[in-house]
Amino acid sequence: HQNRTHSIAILGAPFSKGQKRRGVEHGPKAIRDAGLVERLSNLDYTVHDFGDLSFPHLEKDEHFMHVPFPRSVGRANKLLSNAVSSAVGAGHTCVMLGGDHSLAIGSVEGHSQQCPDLGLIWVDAHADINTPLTSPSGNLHGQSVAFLLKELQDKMPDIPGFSWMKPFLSCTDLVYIGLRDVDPGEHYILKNLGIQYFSMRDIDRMGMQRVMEVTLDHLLSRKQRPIHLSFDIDAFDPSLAPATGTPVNGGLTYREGIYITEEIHNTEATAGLAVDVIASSLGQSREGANMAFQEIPSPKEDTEQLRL
Ligand code: B3U
Ligand code: MN
Ligand code: MN
Repeated sequence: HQNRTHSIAILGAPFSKGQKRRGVEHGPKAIRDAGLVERLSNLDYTVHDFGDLSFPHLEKDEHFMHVPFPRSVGRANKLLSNAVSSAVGAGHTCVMLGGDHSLAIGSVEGHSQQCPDLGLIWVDAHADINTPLTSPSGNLHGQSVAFLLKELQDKMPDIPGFSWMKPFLSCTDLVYIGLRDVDPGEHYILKNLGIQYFSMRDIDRMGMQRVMEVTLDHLLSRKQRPIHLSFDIDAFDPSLAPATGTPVNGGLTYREGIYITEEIHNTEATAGLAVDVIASSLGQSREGANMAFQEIPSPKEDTEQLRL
């Protein structure tokens, strides 16, 4: 049975300077407008919507190497980390709505402040594990994981805006699902550090059921621990989620994506699609739920009270 005792905090992070295009800062509003709060409330959670964070605009934020907006991204993630940490510290399960994927730095960091032993599942077309020295684009949304990993600490230069944080995750605490656009430097890092990942090719060969078995076994077989799910909507096939900055063909089907999140829930963790992903990771199951029923309603008795 699902755990209905805890509450959910929703945090919006309308931020897009982890890459060069604007637009993704409208994500939190789009996901709310698609009905997130209602869907989660229908699952019987207490939902606290903390609204959107507001990020300062920095007048002077020059490139670092070829990395754009380093101080803005660093500052936004510091703010976000504090907000996530307070929400988790107050006992909520935190749902952070981006925004671009550079925000995962602060989101995972804030979560780890309260849960130092967390495991991370990164669902994405991309590995987001470039360092500034391997990144072809310079964009920080393609480097989030590199900021988190202790094993890459001495490969990361001192990027302005990020002196507040230290890497805290080991590469064995991380599993990728859905990869299909990995840069050469990233591929080298994945192989060199022995990071567990399932590319779309692996999913084609193994099936998502087996992928999730191995993923959860990798993260949970030694110890029970909280899972942080970082879900980049571009993991889905562009036919389902066309409104992403960097669509890559051959992505997850709806069924595969929802299966991932259903399986994560079973271990206790484009706007309408994002709501489905979030709702199923918090317990909405395609099989259906039976919480309103103690028995099969019988026509003989007064069924009025059972009618929904
Ligand atoms: N790997 C490339 C492209 C990219 C990463 N994340 C997204 N795109 N969304 C990079 O820029 O690092
Ligand atoms: Mn990403
Ligand atoms: Mn991506």
